[in-house]
Amino acid sequence: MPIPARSLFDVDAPNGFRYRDDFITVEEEAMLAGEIARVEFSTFEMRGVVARRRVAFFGRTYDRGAAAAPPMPDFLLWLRDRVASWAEVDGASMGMALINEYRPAAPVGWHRDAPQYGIVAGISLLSSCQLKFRPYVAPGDAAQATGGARRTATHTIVLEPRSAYLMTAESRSAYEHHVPPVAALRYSITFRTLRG
Ligand SMILES: O=C(O)CCC(=O)C(=O)O
Repeated sequence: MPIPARSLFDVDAPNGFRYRDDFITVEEEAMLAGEIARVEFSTFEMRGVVARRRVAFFGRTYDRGAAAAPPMPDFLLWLRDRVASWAEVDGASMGMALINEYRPAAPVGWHRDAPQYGIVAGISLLSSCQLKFRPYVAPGDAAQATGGARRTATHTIVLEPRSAYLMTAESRSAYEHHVPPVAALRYSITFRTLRG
């Protein structure tokens, strides 16, 4: 399917972040949502707190050294290859897939992705959300950097259903990101390249 070339220049985002609307069709979204409805999701702890979103890992889990995840299912392979082609990497190099299920009011807190992964690609299904960025500050330095004030987002991007993004370079390493509580059920399918 030809991928529309819209939008890259409309988005005010950190360097290395790329966004495309209509990355998949309505029919593809429905097919993926049907498959995801049969996926077994688990809860997930982020910094010791059980997250409100649920997750399903394939290929690798999020934690280095954790138990192996099931292989990537066939229904994700064409999507992995499409997003890998946009990122100009080999499909097989995207060895990890994570499907996030956000029920209404579920967020993902501020974080920078795990260091064992390189490029992060995400495809959004069913409803829109915001994706916020702020410069990354190491945990011990955060209070000192702001004098204790709460650090706010420097960039906010709306992720539409059926859109895709790539997080590379500074958007991946010099910023952290966060999805505020969503208004309606949303799935994101994320793929990551493996480092080393
Ligand atoms: O739902 C999204 O698009 C963001 C997901 C995310 O931040 C993550 O999987 O680490």
